[in-house]
Amino acid sequence: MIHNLSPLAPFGAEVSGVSLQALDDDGLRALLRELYENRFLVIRTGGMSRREFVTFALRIGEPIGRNFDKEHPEIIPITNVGVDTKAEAKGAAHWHTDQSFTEQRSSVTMLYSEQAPRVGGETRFANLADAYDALDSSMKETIADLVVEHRHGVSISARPGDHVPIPPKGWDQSYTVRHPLVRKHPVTGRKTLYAISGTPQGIVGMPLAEAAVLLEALCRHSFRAPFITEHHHAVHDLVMWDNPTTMHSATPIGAATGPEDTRVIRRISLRGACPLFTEDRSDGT
Ligand SMILES: O=C(O)CCC(=O)C(=O)O
Ligand SMILES: [Fe+2]
Repeated sequence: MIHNLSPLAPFGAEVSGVSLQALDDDGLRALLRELYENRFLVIRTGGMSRREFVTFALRIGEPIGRNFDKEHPEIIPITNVGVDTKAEAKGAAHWHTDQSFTEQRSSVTMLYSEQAPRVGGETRFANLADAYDALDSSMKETIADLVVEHRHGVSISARPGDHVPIPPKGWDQSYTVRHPLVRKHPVTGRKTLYAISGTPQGIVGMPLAEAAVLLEALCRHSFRAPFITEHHHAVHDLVMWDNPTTMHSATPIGAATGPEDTRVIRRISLRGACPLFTEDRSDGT
C-alpha cells in the first residue's frame, strides 16, 4: 500500500513522500500495482541523480535502446534546447504507444524532469482500458479477434495535424509486426485496446479502407475528455506510465530561449516483465 497517493482526474495518480531509492521489494510491488491500477503515476521525487534513476529503472524492466551518453546509456535525453523543433521535438506529438512497431513492446516508460518550462510541454495520456470497457457489446464482438499490422511511419489512423514519427537510427521502415487489437494486460489481465493509432497500417484479412474506418472510429471514441489526462511537468517529477493500457502524445513546444521555457527530460523506456511479477495473464498477446 502506497500512502501519499492522490488520484488525478479522470485517471492517473500523484505520489509524494516516497523515496524510490529506499523502496524494498514489497514497496516496489505496491508502487507498480498502483501504476497498473491508475495507468500512470506522477512521483514528486524531490530530486534524484541519473545513477539513481537508472538503478530504479533496472528493477522494473530492461531498458530499450542505447544512447551516446557513455556513463548512462540507458537514458535518452528529450529537450528543446538547440534542436530543430519543426522536426525532432515534435516527433512524439501524435497519439502512440511506445515500441508498438516492434515485437517486444514497451512495458513501462519513465520521464524524469531536470528542467521544466513554466508553460507548455505537457504530455497527454489516454486510458485505453476504460475506453475498451465503454465500447458497446457489438463493437467488442466485432474487434475481439482482430490483428493489427504495425509499422513505423504515418499510420492509417493518423489524425489531422499529427506529426510524422521519427524512426530510431537505421530503422527499416518496411519492418512489420502484428499485435492483437484487444489485448489483456500481462499482469492484471484487464482487457484493453492496443495501439489504435501511431503505427497501425492495416488489419489482417480486412480491406485497407475498412480497417482505416474502424480504427478511426475507435480513435474518435478513445481520444475524448473522459479518457484523457494531461500532465504538466515540474522539475524532479518522475512520470511513469503503463504502455499496454495507455497511449500518449507530447504537446509541441518551441525551441528554448531561456530558463523559463527550457524542457530537459531524461527518459527510460523498458520492456519485459518486472521480476517481482511472475504472473502472465496476457494469453500470449
Ligand atoms: O516528450 C513527451 O512529452 C513524450 C515523449 C514520448 O512520446 C516518449 O517519451 O515516449
Ligand atoms: Fe512515446
